[in-house]
Amino acid sequence: MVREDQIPAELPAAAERPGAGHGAERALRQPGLLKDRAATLSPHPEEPRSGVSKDAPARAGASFETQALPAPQDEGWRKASPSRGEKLKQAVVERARSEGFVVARVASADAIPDAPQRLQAWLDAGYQGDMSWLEERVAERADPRALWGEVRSIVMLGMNYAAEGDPLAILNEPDKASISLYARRRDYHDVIKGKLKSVAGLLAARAGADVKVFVDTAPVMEKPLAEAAGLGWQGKHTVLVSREHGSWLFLGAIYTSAELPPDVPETDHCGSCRRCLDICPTDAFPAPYQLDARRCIAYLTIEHQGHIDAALRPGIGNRVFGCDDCLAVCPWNKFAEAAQETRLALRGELDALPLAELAKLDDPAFRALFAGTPVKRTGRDRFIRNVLIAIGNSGRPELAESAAALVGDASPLVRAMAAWALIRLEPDEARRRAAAAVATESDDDVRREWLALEPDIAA
Ligand code: B12
Ligand code: SF4
Ligand code: SF4
Repeated sequence: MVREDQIPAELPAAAERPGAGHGAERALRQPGLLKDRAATLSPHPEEPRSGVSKDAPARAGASFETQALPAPQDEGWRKASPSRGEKLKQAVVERARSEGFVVARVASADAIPDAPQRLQAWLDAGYQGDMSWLEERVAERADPRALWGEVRSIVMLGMNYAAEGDPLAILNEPDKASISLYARRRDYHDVIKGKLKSVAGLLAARAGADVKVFVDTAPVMEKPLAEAAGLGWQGKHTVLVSREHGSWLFLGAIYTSAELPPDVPETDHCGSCRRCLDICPTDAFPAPYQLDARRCIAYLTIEHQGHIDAALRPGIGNRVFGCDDCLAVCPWNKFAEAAQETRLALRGELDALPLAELAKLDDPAFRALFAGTPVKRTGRDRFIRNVLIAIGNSGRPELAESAAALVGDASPLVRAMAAWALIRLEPDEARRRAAAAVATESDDDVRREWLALEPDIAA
């Protein structure tokens, strides 16, 4: 999800690229992967005012957008031949489809004029928590032209990761672990980056243009750019929602010096719906369209490196890595089809893992179990911190043993949550252990967990 630390992958200009040419052209003639789903579109269940049928003619045809282009919109576009630009875009779209993207559309480099002010307001409110990397290179993040002066057009692409079944069903099994849908599979960064390079390679070869590809790897605001390109709109949960594919889309971006005709931006179709806001277990939305990441379970369980605030722990439930609640309840998901991309196939062995088994993982076992998935990024200690919070929330006294086994763990993050979970599940047993634990504990945060139960033993 968040891989700011990586170096952006870049492709050199066409002339320098080996292997571009006829081989690349052949891939464009592969058959399409997507069915025509225009007939399945119907008015939004929650919001007749903003129903799909009203707008459907603009989207008629295959769900993969290849419709005729709007009239030229700026001087830059006028410089290029419309037919050449359209053909180039068509080729890019077809290559994207053959690489498994369900949508690829174009925004101009100046398409998100509100972004600087909105990003700054979000940062000023402190919503980024300890993701301090979001405070760096703010100008480049909010304006693509500040990141790369030569960028003229941005191709935004979406890859579907929807699954069959109800992703929230696991929340009814409190002794099992809920791992977010995006993370129970190969890391999408690894999969998408290669595919973006393939699409960008074609663009570079055909246009003689420079390209840069991004998937969470640089200061790029992917959601506003995707909205500007018309892939969807930022819903009240702030994630991009597509009328065709719902909320389960990974995003990727190709910046290019080529001038491509821009697509029409998408408009907001949330209407009066507020399902995503109401379901949030930790009340992370101070207002519609604004997320306080410090309260979001995705941030707490994946990004946050320290102890998790005691007041937020109960809301985490059994979500040990990420959270899908606000995405899963969106009514626009009813149009989504299960993902087809085999390289992103769900790993069945990561479904409904027993918390008791996860609590036993040492570092090598953690790495082995989650190799190649996004989960490995947290490292064993933070992951076990999350597992212990889930154990503490389980209401299952038989899991107290798993917590007790970790009160002496080498990691203070783990010791603290082992104490918390034990106190929740077996307070009498915790009381018996508290004095000895406090006497030998060197970490103030861990001591605080024990002292919450027995303040008198502080002396
Ligand atoms: C930082 C980050 C996080 C943070 C912060 C999330 C956030 N909402 O910003 C945390 C760790 C919490 C997070 C969680 C998740 N993430 Co994340 N994350 C990112 C990252 C790296 C940057 C996002 C960013 O710039 N945030 C900063 C804020 C300022 O941006 P913003 O949300 O767009 O804020 C806008 C609104 O506030 C809006 N706004 C303000 N006021 C108003 C008023 C109105 C009326 C309107 C219309 C708008 C509006 O303006 C702001 C600027 O556009 C992107 C990748 C990327 N480089 O873009 C992935 C990304 C957004 N994450 C993604 C995913 C999948 C997730 C999770 C679903 C993972 C999970 N299951 O656990 C959750 C979703 C939680 C949620 N509800 O957002 C995907 C989303 C794909 C999509 N379809 O949109 C992305 C795009 C990664 C990718 N390449 O696919 N993520
Ligand atoms: S991902 Fe979960 S915790 Fe985060 S905003 Fe959505 S529902 Fe709330
Ligand atoms: S669930 Fe949220 S994002 Fe989806 S339509 Fe309702 S308000 Fe919009």
